[in-house]
Amino acid sequence: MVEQTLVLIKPDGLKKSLTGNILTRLSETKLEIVAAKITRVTRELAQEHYSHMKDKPFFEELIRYIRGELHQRRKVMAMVYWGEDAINKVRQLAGLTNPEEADPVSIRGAYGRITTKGVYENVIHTSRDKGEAEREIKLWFKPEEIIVDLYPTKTIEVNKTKQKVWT
Ligand code: 3AN
Repeated sequence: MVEQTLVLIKPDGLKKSLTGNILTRLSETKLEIVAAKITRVTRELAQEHYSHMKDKPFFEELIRYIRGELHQRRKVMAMVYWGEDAINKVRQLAGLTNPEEADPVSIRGAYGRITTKGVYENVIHTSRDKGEAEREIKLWFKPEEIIVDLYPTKTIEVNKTKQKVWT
């Protein structure tokens, strides 16, 4: 089934100069990149992205981590990968959430670590399933930033200019 998935290269991945390595690994999937940008992560975006983790004791550290406060890199690289079985293919290459349990040749196994405060710095984020992919892609990207039509949109008027938004 043709699917789409959100991939984030997190601030530790950027700081460790892993962008090239990660993109090379992901190109093994033969999936297409249909959106890509370097972006700052506001507190609101971080909290929304990790809303399912808000009761965890490490939530605040997680927000600081994704916002780049732990790595002096206040940005992430966000991408949408698209193609047959995209979610599973990318998650397989990424490896398990816990970098110590991840297959050592996976991206997280090779490059991730656990901080002394107990946060998993696992270099990349990838969507877990179709529902999560939809929620996350709509959160990180506007419709016109993606070169294929993934989800329904509507056109609204803001200050007399027309804008496409997710329905
Ligand atoms: P994934 O990113 O593999 O989908 P989630 O959504 O369960 O994993 O976790 C979100 C992020 O929270 C992880 N990428 C990791 O940075 C952090 N995290 C998850 N579980 C733990 C844990 N038990 N201890 C510390 N950090 C964690």
